[in-house]
Amino acid sequence: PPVSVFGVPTDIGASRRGASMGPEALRVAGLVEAIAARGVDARDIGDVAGPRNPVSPPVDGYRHLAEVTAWNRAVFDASLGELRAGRMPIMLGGDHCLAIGSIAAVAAHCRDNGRKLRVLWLDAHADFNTSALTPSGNIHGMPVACLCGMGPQALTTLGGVVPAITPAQVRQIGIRSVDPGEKQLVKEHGLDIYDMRYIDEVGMRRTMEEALEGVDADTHLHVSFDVDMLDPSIAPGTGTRVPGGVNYREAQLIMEMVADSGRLGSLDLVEVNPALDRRNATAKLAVDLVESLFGKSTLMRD
Ligand code: DIR
Ligand code: MN
Ligand code: MN
Ligand code: MN
Repeated sequence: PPVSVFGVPTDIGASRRGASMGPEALRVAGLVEAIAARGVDARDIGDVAGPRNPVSPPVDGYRHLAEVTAWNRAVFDASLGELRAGRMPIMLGGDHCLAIGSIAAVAAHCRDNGRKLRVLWLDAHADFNTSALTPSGNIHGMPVACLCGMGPQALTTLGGVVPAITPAQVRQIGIRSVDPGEKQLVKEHGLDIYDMRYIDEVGMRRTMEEALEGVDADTHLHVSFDVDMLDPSIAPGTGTRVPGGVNYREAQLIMEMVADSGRLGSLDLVEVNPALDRRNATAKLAVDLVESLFGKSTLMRD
């Protein structure tokens, strides 16, 4: 389908500033042109708007809840609008709290059209914290929990139906940093996590085969890509780096196998922080990976 790229220039869900510059960094790295070069009708529809970052401390376990809600409403509306127009939304973050809005929209669209939804969550973190468990109050550590119905009402009800998704629809890849309370919650809810040890032991090919199992012609595949999944040696431009991440070839294989599935329906590209980057290397790498996501490979394969 045709693609609509939109930017969400905010770092409202993080405590480190700078992810607000992510959309421009990705544009400067040539994201839209790279997708268009794959023969896809790709349009940049600009940025959505929202409140400034007040840089406040957490209140009742949430930092900037009102502002996070406002930004996510804007993301929800933009994403759903593109989906209803028959276009594939690509959201350029911004921090990962914005996936609450984008995935709530995709879930609503799938419900309306009787389609199944599978969410591939590519991240160093499980993002499954709640206000009671969070060590930081940062809502970018909570989007998966919010989408699964655990969180403040303003965020869990964004798409009308609660929960927006269930843990059974989610597969997480690249995980290597989970907080102690969060670990317990992940276990309780049976979240399907392919952590770095699993990837080390069985390899990325089998990991991806398992993560994509059951994705069929009726399935909408949403990829939520937090660039901190990547090893910090190749992706330094992000706010919460964790050593021991996914390497270049493994990341390419993830994207190539998603492309081969033919089921990609929407994408988040989040947590690119140019203030921490080396000459836009992280945005450029993200663009390389998106090319693979849209079918670029070294050789023709049938
Ligand atoms: C940590 C960090 N688990 C938190 N989370 C991050 O603050 O909740 N998520 N960085 O992307
Ligand atoms: Mn994340
Ligand atoms: Mn992360
Ligand atoms: Mn994050």
